[in-house]
Amino acid sequence: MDRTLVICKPDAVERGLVGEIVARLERKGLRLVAADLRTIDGATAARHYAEHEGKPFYETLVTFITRGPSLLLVVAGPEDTCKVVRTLMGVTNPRDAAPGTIRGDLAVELTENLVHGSDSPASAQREIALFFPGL
Ligand code: 3AN
Repeated sequence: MDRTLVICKPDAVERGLVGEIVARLERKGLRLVAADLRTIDGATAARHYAEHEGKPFYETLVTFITRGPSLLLVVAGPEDTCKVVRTLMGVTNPRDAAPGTIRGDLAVELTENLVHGSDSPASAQREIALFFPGL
C-alpha cells in the first residue's frame, strides 16, 4: 500500500468538519493507517513548513497551524495516494478550488484551507516520519 500524510488543520477541527473530511477520504477507497488529534508545536511546524521559511505568509501559516488541535492522519491506497488525496483536496486557494473538492466545497480562505496533503511520495515519507516517528 502507498501511504501519505493528511492534516485536518485547526480550522477543520474548530468547524466540526473532520468527520466530513475523513468520510470523503474513506468513501474514495483510502484506508486510515494512523490518526492522532494533536496540537502541533512550533518546532514541528517549522520543520513541516521549512520550504516556506522567509516567504511573506510564513508567520501566518505557523501561527495558524499551531493555534489548536489538528487531526493528523496517515492514509493508504493502492497507488499514487498523494495525488489521489490532493485531487480530493482541490488546489491551495479554496476560492479557485473546483466544486466537489474539500476546499472547493467547504472553504473560502487561503490560509484556512482545512487540509494538508503531502505533495509527493518523498514528502509523504518525510512528513510521516516527522509526525509519526516509529510508524
Ligand atoms: P498545499 O497546502 O496546497 O500543499 P503549499 O504547501 O504550497 O500548499 O502551502 C502551504 C500552505 O501555505 C497552504 N495550505 C496555504 O495555507 C499557505 N499558502 C501557500 N501559498 C500562500 C500564499 N501565496 N499566501 C498565503 N498563504 C499561502
